[in-house]
Amino acid sequence: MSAFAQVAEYSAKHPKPSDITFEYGTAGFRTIGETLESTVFRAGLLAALRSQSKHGQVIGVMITASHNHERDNGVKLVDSMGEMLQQSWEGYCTDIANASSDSQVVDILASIAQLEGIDMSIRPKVAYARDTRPSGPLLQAALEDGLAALDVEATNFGIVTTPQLHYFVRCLNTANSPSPYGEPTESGYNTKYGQAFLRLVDGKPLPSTLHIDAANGVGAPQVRKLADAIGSPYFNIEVNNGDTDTLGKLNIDCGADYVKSNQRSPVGTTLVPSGRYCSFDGDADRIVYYYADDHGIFHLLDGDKISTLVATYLRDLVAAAGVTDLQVGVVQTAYANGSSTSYIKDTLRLPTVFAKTGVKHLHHEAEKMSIGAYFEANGHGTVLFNPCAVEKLQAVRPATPAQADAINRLWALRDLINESVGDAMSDMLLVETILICKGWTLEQWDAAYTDLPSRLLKVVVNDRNIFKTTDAEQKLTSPLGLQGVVDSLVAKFPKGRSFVRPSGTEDAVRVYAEAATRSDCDQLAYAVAGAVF
Ligand code: 16G
Ligand code: ZN
Repeated sequence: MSAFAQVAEYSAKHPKPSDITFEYGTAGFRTIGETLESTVFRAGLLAALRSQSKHGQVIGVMITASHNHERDNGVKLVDSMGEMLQQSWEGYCTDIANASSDSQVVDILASIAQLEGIDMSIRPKVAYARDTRPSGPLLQAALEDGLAALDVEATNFGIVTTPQLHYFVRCLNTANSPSPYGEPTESGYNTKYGQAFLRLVDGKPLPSTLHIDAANGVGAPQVRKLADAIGSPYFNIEVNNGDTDTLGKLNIDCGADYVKSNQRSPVGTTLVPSGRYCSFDGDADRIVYYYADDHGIFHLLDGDKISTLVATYLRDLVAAAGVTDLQVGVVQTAYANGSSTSYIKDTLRLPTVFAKTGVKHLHHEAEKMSIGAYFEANGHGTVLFNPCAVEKLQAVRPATPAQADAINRLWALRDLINESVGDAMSDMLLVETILICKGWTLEQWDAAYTDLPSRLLKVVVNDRNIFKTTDAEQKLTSPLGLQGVVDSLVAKFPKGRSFVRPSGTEDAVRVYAEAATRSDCDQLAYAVAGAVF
């Protein structure tokens, strides 16, 4: 009997809407939740094949639309080390999502199996989870049909954050290796990160309550469990926007994306000077911090501020550990504020490279560094320790207690960081650890450099596909001549910088601009947007 014998019958239960073309974008498929049944069913089929192509390793499937509207949903595949799906498979996802008949679904599966030389006798393994969206149960049922159609050994992790699923996948696939990543359960996650935090802060509690805006999403219940695992009095938090039961609240006027985009505090949160605040996004893979100064003015500590804080701390620890040939590097995108890039290069004297927007691009650049910190300005990022860096650290024989302490701290930091993907909860523990160790307030952290005024605009165009970029999306190669216009506009403004890129998640073009003053920045942004339109 063919391995695909049951696929057509199951597929018939989840017909593709004929009027929609799906695309596996920057972070998987994303659109109105109810329209995604066939896509999620088919993503299950592909996850099975991907698992077989990886000799039966576990592949993850996450149903979420992150910071997007509650009516939206999405699905993405998680590769065997917990990283984003290998790019060469994204095309397969798009192909199968757009197959117009059940028999074409089967044909596409057969052709992928042949192209990839897949051994169909291997039993596939898939781990899956979803966020709190109302369309989640419907899509989960479609996914389960896809997994059943290919007799997958499936594990349902329920309602967890996106980074938790990435963590579970990595744990499952390293369980029998010399360095298992951790226990693939919620309590295993909380214990691993909570214990590493307690080791690093040496018994010191948070300086004051941390107010967490959880975007009314899955981060709310999960961060409460993490805080319980760490225990009182070490981790005193208050969760705001933690209502996952009332329809219509997810990501509305709250969450990391709202706070970063609008440069203001979320609904229901009145900032008190000296208060400490952070926001997660709807699936808790992004985090930004903020505070009000003594005059009540809002200040944002975004992904750039997090990456500079983390890179400084790592750089100093590596120096204290006495490992001379170990370099800490930083990966940013074109959205990084120019002040942060200058600070990393000129003050920290660390190498920095630019990658295209989207976690997978930054992740790959960071993998090339000994210790690579990558963050998007929107608060999505993590730190990677290259295997060579790990070997170098293992080889050190500390000559002084200070050196031994620095090395112990680096190991504990590695345990504190979710290396599979950017993770709001793990990043929050990392920031809190550094602030406690330095004895810093949010204001002191913020003092490292001052952001240049910046503006991000969305321009709806007839066809975003004519916009092509190069140099990590900093320059346009098409439409012909437009980059010259952007350059001439930028040249008019001191410290001006601007770029245009097609969105990877929406049918629109993004225009970013920064300049020395708010008024120059806005003039530049609107002038460039006018040239694009
Ligand atoms: C996705 C990306 C995010 C990126 C954003 C850009 C992941 C997991 N998520 O949400 O990192 O910043 O897309 O969106 O990679 P845009 O292309 O619409 O500007
Ligand atoms: Zn997200």
